[in-house]
Amino acid sequence: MEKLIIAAAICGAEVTKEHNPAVPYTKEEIVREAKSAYDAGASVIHLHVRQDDGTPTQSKDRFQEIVDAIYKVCPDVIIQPSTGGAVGMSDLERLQSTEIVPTPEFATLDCGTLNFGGDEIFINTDNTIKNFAKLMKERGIKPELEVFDKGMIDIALKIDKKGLLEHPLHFDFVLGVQMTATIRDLVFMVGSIPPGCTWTAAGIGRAEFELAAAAIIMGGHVRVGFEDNLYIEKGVLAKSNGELVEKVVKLAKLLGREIANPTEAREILSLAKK
Ligand code: KMH
Ligand code: ZN
Repeated sequence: MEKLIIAAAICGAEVTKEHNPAVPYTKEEIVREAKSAYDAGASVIHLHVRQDDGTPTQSKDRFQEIVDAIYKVCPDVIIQPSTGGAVGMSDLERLQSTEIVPTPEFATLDCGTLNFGGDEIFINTDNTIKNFAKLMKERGIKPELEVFDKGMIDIALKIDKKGLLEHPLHFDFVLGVQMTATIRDLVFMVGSIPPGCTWTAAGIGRAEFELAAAAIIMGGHVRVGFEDNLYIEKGVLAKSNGELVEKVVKLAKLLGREIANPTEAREILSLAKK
């Protein structure tokens, strides 16, 4: 089986230090978390950034200084900036993370609108998705297609039909926000994408490691990290993103799957480092 790519969603935009004191806000804290995940075996860092007080931001300058600082300690890691940002941000605000230098090789593309808890709605209209896809194609950025339910796979495939996506497509199944996160759900999602695509599973909350184990067995890839889950086991907060990644590495070892380094991950994902 293909080697396993582990992506670490180290920061997110919604979780806070009140949820887990290890959630990073400052440049130093975000770099510390990226390095802990990389040292543990993550080849991809899914990146959100914050102001020092924890407020999520898509500021180009903030992304630039933090990406530069991560490359200093993890020179070959794949950095995947978020273009989702936080609920309520405008499209232009969100796209700033793609304007850094060098242009990112990878970035998220959220493929639909969803309920985000309480009164929060994460808005991605058809035009937003098309515009983001077009711009990423022009800039040579590979999109990771963030799909939170099956309808979003269909939206992504509709956009693909318009010629706005390069192949092979890569999907991230984020399960446990809008859709439940059972093995049955994951099998359904995997069966709903065309042959030849690659995919990652990101289980939210307690589903994180169940879906990780299933993805390891099914030949997919795995995302873990504070953005998705704050606990290493029931009732025990994770001390770092590295600790969450280590647990996936242990699972992969038990299940006989080798871990991809960043060079191997680039090959699997058809990325070209700039
Ligand atoms: N924070 C969410 C509103 C992404 O990174 O592209 C959006 C999100 C998805 O996290
Ligand atoms: Zn994200």
